Amino acid sequence: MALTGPPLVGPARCDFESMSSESIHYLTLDAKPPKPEVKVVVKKRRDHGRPSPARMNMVTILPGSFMMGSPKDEVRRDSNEGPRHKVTIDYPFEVGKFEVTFSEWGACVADGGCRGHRPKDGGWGRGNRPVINISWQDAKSYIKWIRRKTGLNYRLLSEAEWEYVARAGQKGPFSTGYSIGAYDANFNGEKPYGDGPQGPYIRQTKPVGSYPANAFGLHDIHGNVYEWVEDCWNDSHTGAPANGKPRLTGNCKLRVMRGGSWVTHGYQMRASKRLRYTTDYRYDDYGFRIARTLGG
Ligand SMILES: [Ca+2]
Repeated sequence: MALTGPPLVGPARCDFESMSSESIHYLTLDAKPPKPEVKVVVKKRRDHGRPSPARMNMVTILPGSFMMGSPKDEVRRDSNEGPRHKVTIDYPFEVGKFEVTFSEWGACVADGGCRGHRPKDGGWGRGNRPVINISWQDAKSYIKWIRRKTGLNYRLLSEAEWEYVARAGQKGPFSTGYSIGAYDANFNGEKPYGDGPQGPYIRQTKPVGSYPANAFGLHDIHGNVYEWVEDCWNDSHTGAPANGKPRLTGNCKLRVMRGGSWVTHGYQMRASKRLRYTTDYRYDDYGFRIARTLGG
């Protein structure tokens, strides 16, 4: 799987210069690399026998700082990606290793949650493909269900957290550096970015984890499906929190999505690229992933 641009680097952790990049990698991603999943104990309920999220794929993200937003000379930059500013996240948190799948969504619906919403799959299949046709309100209903189911404080990512884990310590617009190509992520591979190689446009989602993880251990942050985050829409980063928290002022009838999708061009997957839509709007490339503040 050819990566272009500068080589991947370990997560930016100014507190860890004395450690090798490999040890930082493992510390950041998982306690033990061969078994990255974190077991979650789920209380037995009357619905015994139904699918349940007894084993979540979550990745631990350590505190750190990064520059949020794009520099003014970034190709295809939008003005709403500025001003570029430093964000410091001083708490560890967990992020879903993958986008939430149809199987996971189905478990929620089967358990009486998720508003009973049974989204169409585009004819591509369900199972381990990312759930699509999900509005922000739908995503929040899943969060509500999984919190109740596990007793853990799952939530959506903030915009800042999303961008932090999308950059994964890398310089440039992507976790792959300054370019992204058809074999790095699921998007319109005929329209790569930078020096990324062209490839086929497959015109549908792919099962989560079909492409390499980034340096933080997360799959499909770029592409596959857009990912709703918590924040209300604002036309710029002026006044945005610098501590990783979601921005809950501004136009809260619109919420933010990040990351591009199976249908977008490469430039739309840039870590700084922002999209927004009304909270009830569903589309065939809208999905999400979950997060949780550790100790919260
Ligand atoms: Ca994605």
